[in-house]
Amino acid sequence: MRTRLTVSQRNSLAVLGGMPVFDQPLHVGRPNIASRELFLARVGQMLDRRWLSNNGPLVQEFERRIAEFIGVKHCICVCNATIGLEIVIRAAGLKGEVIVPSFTFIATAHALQWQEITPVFADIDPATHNLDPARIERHITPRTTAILGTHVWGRPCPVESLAEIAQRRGLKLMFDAAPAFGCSDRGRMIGGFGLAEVFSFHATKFLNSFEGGAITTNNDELAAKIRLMTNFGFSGYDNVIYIGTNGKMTEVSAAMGLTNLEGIDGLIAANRHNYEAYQAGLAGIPGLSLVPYDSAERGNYQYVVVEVDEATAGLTRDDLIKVLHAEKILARKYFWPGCHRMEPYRSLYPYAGMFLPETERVAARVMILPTGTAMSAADIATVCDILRTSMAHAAAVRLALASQPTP
Ligand code: T4K
Repeated sequence: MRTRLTVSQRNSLAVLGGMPVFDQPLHVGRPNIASRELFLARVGQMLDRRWLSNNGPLVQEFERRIAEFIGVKHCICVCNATIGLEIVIRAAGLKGEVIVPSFTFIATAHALQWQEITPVFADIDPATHNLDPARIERHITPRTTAILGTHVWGRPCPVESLAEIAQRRGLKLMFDAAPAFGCSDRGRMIGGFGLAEVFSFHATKFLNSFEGGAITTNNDELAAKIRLMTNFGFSGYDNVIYIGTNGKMTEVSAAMGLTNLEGIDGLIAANRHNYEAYQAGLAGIPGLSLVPYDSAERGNYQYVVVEVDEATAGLTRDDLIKVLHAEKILARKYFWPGCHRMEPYRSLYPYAGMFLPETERVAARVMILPTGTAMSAADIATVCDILRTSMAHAAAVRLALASQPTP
């Protein structure tokens, strides 16, 4: 159980010499477990069956339920979204160059580079943090085979505009939907767009299967290929008809995934409730703006994303991260500094940043705050209070941080 100090118990922010407000860390990605009892019951049955992996009944049920939930023809569960992306990229025959955002988790770019396909980083729209269709075409060359967009924060990519460009320029289109399970675009669930989409059910995602992911597609031929590739290319016993890898989801993962899928409404309601609590708590703090979700769409509200405007706030995003970490509030800087500034891309494509001014600007301003079922309303109020107090003492905070030794 976490304990929180009251305002009267401490006379100052931790960066100014006070005690940290929390005695245990608050994490951004604390896993949700919709029902311990249902999960353990499934695990018990699984142990009785002695069927632990290789397309077991729980994985089959999870795939069926995901496909129904999204309204897509095929769902293939995988051991994680990174392997899922690698498989889809290979199954769809991508090669040469693929246009991707740099403002995404590193796995989007790695899944390409791992297969010696060049990720070509395109800039984002600062209003949506997603790929900006107006900045795609300048990157298309004779080697370009596809566009791979990410639905950043679960907010949909400009699917229609990207599809128009892809069709006109003869490119394939697919999506890294890792953060976007349960989200919709113009009323249609994410998972059915492009040639295929890939979700993550990593422990830190609002719907987790420990590790895991799912590939969804409406394309029969591609789905068949993906299934083969996920299981070494085996078609029945002793018959390998395709190159493949081991991308299989285990039964215990599917047990967790199914349990969380059954509880999805409660998980989303908790996230939405937290989001609204942050909205109220951060209102009026100068220089902070909460990234909005479109309430007309279905959303999972899994990320509480705050943009920091240094000129108004008097503190930078990095200052605020230090303030929060000192209080044991482990806010994160996703997706700083952008894939193009990480290896191997930084060395391979040293000038990529010239085309990514908005990526660099947004990556320097964005801060992710803890949410999920592990956060209470009182925790959120305290986080907001720390931010408000920091702004009120911006000059003292700047001074204290300036005198800290650089790590
Ligand atoms: N594409 C996109 C757009 C993605 O966002 C991701 C994953 C992928 C592809 C790849 O999906 P997978 O192959 O992972 O299925 C985390 C997650 O590891 C990663 O899955 C996620 N994106 C990314 C946005 O966040 P880190 O480096 O922040 O992880 P870590 O270990 O620092 O954990 C985050 C916080 O969660 C920490 O404060 C600790 C806490 N935590 C974590 C785990 C695993 C817990 O409290 N309990 C736990 O069990 O990447």
